[in-house]
Amino acid sequence: MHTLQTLVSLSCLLGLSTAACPYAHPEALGKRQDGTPNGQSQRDGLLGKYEISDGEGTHMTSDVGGPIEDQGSLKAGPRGSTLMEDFIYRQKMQHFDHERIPERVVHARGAGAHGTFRSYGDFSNITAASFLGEAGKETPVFVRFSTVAGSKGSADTARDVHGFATRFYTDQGNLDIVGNNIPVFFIQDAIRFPDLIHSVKPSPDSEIPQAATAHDSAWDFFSSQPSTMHTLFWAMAGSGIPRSYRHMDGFGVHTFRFVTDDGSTKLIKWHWRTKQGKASLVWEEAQAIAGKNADFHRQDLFEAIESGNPPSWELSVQVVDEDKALAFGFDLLDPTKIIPEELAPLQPLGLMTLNANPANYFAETEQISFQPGHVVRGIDFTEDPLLQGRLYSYLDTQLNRHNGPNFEQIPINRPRVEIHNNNRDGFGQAYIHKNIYQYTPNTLNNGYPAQANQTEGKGFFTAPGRGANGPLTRALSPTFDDHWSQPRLFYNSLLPVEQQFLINAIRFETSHLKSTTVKQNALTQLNRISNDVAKRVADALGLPAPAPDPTFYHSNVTAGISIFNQTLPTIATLRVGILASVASPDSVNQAQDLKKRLGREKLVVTVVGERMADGVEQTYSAADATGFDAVVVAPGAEKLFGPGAAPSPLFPAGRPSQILLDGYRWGKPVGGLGSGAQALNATGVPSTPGVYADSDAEKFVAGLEEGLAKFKFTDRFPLDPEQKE
Ligand code: HDD
Repeated sequence: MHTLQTLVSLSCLLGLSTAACPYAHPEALGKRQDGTPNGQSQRDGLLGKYEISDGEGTHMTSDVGGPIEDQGSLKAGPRGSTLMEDFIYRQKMQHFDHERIPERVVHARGAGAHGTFRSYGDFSNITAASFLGEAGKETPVFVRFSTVAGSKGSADTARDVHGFATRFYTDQGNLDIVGNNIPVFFIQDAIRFPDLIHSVKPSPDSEIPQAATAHDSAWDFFSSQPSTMHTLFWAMAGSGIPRSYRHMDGFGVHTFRFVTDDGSTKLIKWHWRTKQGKASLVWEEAQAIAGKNADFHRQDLFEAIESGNPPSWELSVQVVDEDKALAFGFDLLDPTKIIPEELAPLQPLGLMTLNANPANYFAETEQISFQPGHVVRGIDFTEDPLLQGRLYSYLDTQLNRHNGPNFEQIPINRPRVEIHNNNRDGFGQAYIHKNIYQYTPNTLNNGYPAQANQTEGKGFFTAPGRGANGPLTRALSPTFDDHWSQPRLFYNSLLPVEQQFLINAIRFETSHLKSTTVKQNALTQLNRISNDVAKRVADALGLPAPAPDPTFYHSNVTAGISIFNQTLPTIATLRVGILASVASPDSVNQAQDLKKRLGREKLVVTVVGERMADGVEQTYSAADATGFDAVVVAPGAEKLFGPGAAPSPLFPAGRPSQILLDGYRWGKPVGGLGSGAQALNATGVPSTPGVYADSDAEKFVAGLEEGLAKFKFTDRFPLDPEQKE
């Protein structure tokens, strides 16, 4: 019986059995408190047959199936040497010794989730892609979000570009949009990518600093390679420190091609628009979070999905005629440029919802192997030299990570359609190919598998109109030369406070530089974008202000850039801390009553007290403002605040005041209900927008909810005198 079970198990693992496999125990999955049965069951449909249950009621087995005990090694007597014959020890230790695979050379730190994409309509007029061929058509997806520079264990809230990579398991094969949360990239030619990354990563001698660009080599590269300026500006602004993965947009960055069944093409750019609204942290807050909770973003994503609040994004494209590639004053093949929305509006295509967490981080999130080269019929590349170079790198890097060419057979990478080709063997081959005529053309297998193409078998086809010729050169096109007009367009389109934040971020980064040459070079590049920015950074660096360099100065603005000008469309899942006191008889009860009222909007509310007690969910020693999007003081807790508060051995001195003050300083809505409002005065929180005090609980809640939708009260941040309002 046991052997039979093992055989079935193995064939399930290898994906060979079509019969129901014993591992997909629905009851085991049922133990997960995710509240999203649909997303979970779809994920199980894709991966369930590869799952191993939690083993309840079984005995431990070796990797080859025999029941074993593995808590003691086999020795010649209790004090004797361990024996060579101990295969149980050898297998266990060998597997452990090989548990790690190389982390991704970039984007090592990330988190992912499963979901569904639903097409809004039939878009066969612009693309033959089947997943966009019908209104309501659903396609399973997996998304991995990431930071770029940090290693696998680095903090989520490091200032960085963020990866936004989406895999569609379509009924015509896998499509990957391997994008970022910033619509442009640092360089224009893939051959410079190793240089970019070498300059950003920690110094080769000290391996310092981790996940940061505030150092000489990064700014040496940025300032010597001005194509970096546009992406750098985005990263130094709100997109570099998003509130969560759920509160950021995504972009395919390059221009791609849509191809219809009859072969006609359009140039397109992919956009993911968050339905949660864009939101950003402020820099000091992001730094504090990095120390308090390195898992801030992955925890947010995981918990939102587990709590039944699946985040969603709308997929859109900007569509441009082929003959307009140079019509807008820049080159659509240049990945350092956006197409301003005024020139090409976003056309919505469908909605993606992430509704199921991985059951195993390594098997799913770590092993997924995205490639911009994973395209389906109806989507084609362009000649963008960054994209062209990426088509090699991602395939190559998977060999390094998976030690052989069969990584597409790993469950998370498998397409949801059958595979038929003549690729064979290699390390870890999991398929058992039954076609012994593993070559084409053949007659002995009746010519199968047959060749698919544009008209036969709905095959992938390169857009028929594409051609290439020209003298061989390593030079980039002169149409790629303007590196300064679009960073200026970006800067012009920010709110004054966002301009100030951007300048503060550049000041922070450049103040870490040791080399005066690098500082000067940075100022030269900033000055080509804006004399005002260059002067204000120079001022902080104690360097002379450069004279204007106005060739690329202009006052154009574009939409879709600012983050802080928005009101969030939903406040569900945002976090509120209610600071209460167990020493005051009714404080915790009133905090719980407030929590109930706030729960109506699906806010995640934590009641904080001096020690754990009925109704207290977190202690002051564990709590701090990084855990909350809003901080409020419950009636009766006011005695804990201000310089007059009695110190307590239960939490660090001044902690309640510090939570309230940090909340205020980081732009969050804060307040006090009833007598709790006295805490505001006691800690010196002024009565400004976003500070709520009321003794009517309903009015208090209404104000706070409005404040949460506004998310950050930016008038609390001082501006330079020369900052224009
Ligand atoms: Fe890249 C990973 C996004 C340029 C080479 N890249 C990687 C990931 C994302 C991006 C989101 C992580 C995917 C995941 O979650 O597994 N990369 C981009 C974007 C770029 C870009 C939006 C510019 C438009 N990348 C780029 C270039 C090269 C690479 C120019 C090299 C020529 N990227 C890689 C890589 C990685 C990678 C080395 C590391 C791990 C992996 O691929 O799977 O191949």
